[in-house]
Amino acid sequence: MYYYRIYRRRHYIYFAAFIIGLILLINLKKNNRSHSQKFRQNLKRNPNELINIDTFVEPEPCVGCPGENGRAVYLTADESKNLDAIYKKEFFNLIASDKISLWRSIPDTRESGCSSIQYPKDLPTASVILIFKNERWSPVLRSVYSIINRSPRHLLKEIILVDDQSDLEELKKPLEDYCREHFGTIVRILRTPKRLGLIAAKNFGGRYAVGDVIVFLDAHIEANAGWLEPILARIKEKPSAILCPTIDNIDDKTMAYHGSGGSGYGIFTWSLFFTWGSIPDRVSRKRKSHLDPYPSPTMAGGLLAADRKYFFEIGGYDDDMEVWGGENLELSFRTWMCGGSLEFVPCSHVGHIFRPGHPYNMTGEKGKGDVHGRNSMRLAEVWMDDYKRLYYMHRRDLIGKDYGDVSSRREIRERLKCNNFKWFLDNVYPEKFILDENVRAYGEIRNPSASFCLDTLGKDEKRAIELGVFFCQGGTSANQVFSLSNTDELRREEVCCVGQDRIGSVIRLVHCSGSPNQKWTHDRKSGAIVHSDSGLCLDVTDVKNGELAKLDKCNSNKPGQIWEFKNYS
Ligand code: LR7
Ligand code: MN
Repeated sequence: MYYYRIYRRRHYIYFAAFIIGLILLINLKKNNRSHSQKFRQNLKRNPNELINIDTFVEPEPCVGCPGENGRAVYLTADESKNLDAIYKKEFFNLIASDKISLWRSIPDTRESGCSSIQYPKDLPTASVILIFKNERWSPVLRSVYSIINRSPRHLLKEIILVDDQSDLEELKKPLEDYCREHFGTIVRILRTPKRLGLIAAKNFGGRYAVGDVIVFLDAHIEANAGWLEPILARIKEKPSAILCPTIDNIDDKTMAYHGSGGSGYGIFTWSLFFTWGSIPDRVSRKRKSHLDPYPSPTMAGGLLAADRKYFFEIGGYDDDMEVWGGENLELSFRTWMCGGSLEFVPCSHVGHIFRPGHPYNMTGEKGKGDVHGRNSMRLAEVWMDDYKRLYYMHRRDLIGKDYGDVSSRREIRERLKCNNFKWFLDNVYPEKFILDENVRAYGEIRNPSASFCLDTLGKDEKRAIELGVFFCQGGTSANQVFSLSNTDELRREEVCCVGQDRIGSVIRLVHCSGSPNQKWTHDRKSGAIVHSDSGLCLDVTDVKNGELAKLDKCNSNKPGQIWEFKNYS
């Protein structure tokens, strides 16, 4: 009886042990199906699938595959049959993109020296966030593959794809299935509850992220070799630095991957658009190595990394900005003014497809189509103090328009005791020309006899355009705003009037260089505007509305040579 009971008890014990063992075994199997396992399965299925998450080596280019090593793809006549229609919709060559492997090789566009830099092993981890609205399958997945292939696995916490209410079926379940199968849990797809626009969508993805660092990217990029480490190393060193990789160019027509050549410098116009400038000597001189990150006043907006906690500490993005535009300058000004820095990283390269249009509608509800205008109002009203006048000088149509509630954004400025915009101009971007400060005269330049004002005639000032005249617009046209600077330039925000030593010659507007043929004097009494180099006078005699101003021999009796500025200092 006694033995029997022990025997029975033993039986129970064996049975329990068996069950526990079984549970453990099942769990072990489950764990093995982690995403890293899935990558390996994937690798087995297709040896060309270039993921090697453990050793992380740049994959061999696929011999004979289209677009390999970042080469251009040219379509046959047959293939390009529907190209025009596709281009109208997508603004890039989707057919070429679809022909290229999702994990194609690209040239290493870093400066020599970058690849031999040793970064610390224990860097912060990154959550990479790609937002998309109607982006297409191949560029989105090529973005994802490029990130996975070219990031050390232990530093890549996750890739978060934020679908901002795309209309395309391919981005719904098919994308989910593909990502689950090929990338496992490292790629997460979030769907915004309503169309947020790219700015709030970035916030949405960022709030979900768990990595130490968040990296925002557009969903049509290719990350290049070693792109992540220099960014993370700098953030580890300085968590209040917001970093931008060097942006390479992926051609929208051929998908060719080109290095960007040279170092960029982010600046802005008073109409609050981002533009590229060149690094001032003052900045170059301070650099120890040309491979080190260097400060930039502003960023383009699409590609950036920040310490996650710091990013939200200084206010994330303005959720009330709509669809597109303005957030890049807002974040730039705010970061600098509130004690952080914005830096470009020469050793980190990411390619971006530059498209001449957008595959989504740009109409916000509040900005009524002019989303950039309204978003920029919000940024000017919060961050630019009295300098917002220069924005409204360009956008008189916006004066008095509603820009929503900015009180919570102003609170950030209070809470962080941020510097003012003048501090930003003086310390971060002292080269910026301020149209109405430290100048001899500014505003419209009027010839009373003809009621003409000097005018750019609305031409694109990025090209060397010629100075014209047009009926004075009473201060309502930014095309008629000129300054006579303290250094004798007759200029606009970026371009200066340059004259030639020839009677009857026209005046061109070119990039300001300080050279002698860009110097002018103005005698308020006589009204003459004299080109210093040639001694000739600005003349509008016999010139009709919309035509070009000329240089002529100075003659104080000629009404066509009398000019007055709207404001004198
Ligand atoms: O409503 C939208 N919701 C979105 O999720 C509209 C767009 N998006 C997505 C879109 O699918 C894309 O992935 O947002 C991303 C950016 O949109 P793009 O690629 O149409 O914009 P862009 O490249 O013309 O825009 C630049 O300026 C924008 C201003 O708001 C943003 O800052 C973009 O991120 C920015 N892109 C770059 O700076 C890339 C480098 C360009 C340079 C130089
Ligand atoms: Mn883009």
